[in-house]
Amino acid sequence: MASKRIHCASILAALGLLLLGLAGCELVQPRPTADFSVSPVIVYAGETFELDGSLSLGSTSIVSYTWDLSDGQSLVGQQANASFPFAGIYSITLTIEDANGHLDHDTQQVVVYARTGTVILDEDFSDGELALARWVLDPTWASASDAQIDFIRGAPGNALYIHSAASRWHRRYHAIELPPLRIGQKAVFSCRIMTLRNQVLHTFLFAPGRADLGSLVGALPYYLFTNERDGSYVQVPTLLGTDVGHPISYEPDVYRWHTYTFEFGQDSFELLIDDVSWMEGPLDAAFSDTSTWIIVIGEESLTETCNAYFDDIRVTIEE
Ligand SMILES: [Ca+2]
Repeated sequence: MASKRIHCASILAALGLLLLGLAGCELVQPRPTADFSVSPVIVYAGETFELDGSLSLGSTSIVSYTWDLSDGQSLVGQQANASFPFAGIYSITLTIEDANGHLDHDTQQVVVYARTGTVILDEDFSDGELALARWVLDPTWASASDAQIDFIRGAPGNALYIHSAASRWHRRYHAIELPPLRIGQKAVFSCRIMTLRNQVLHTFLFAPGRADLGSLVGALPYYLFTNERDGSYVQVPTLLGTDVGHPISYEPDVYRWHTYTFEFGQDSFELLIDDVSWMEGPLDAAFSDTSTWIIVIGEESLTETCNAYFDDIRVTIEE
């Protein structure tokens, strides 16, 4: 019996130590852990979405929820409604604070898409000479007097006329911001071009996307007409910036408008002329990035001349 009593006393002592130990643990406050959800999962520019911080741990003692959006917006509350006016890729940081003044942060990236049908650019040169400033002249080898805005009776109205000489090239460019493309969406670039006459060594191009005016690295495929070689080409820059020409058997009529359309999906492109498909192919990964693209029109040859009108340059998000 005596040994059993001693045994019980030992167990009681051990239990006491354990309780003391548990009591000691309670002195260490658990730190809060920030976490949140965004709904709906697909967020569109200009549309409200909900931020919900209730996934954060330690929520019973959390006294404040602060939301910092990378476009400068700041919101408070466990739940908050937000919207981004423009498509793009943003970050959202939730900061929580508990009753003991402990902080924690969680940052998540949110991709904001443009609704299908969004018009990114619609250039009809209706404001006349002002458009010449918008379509910036590349000063390399060019003369500013090689372009003007002409009024053409009927539907075209004002159009940009480029008539360069053979001793220089003349190209103009305009930068746009393209939104990220949701699965199934494509960016559609189009331009109406009318060439006046096939001169000796005549050329024009419509290039929907250059990442850098001075380099073809990361550039999108573009359309080139030149009668110095085989006529119409789809030019596809490689990842190293080498320009590979793919001749197509298309001959643009002179004194007639033709519409050149490039459709870019996330990994493929298609060229249509007057709504007829002429070429399609794969695209390098650069296009899915949200970034600035430079649209280039005119020509890039020191030996040929451009003698063409450009009008109705449009960029839309379709699917
Ligand atoms: Ca026009």
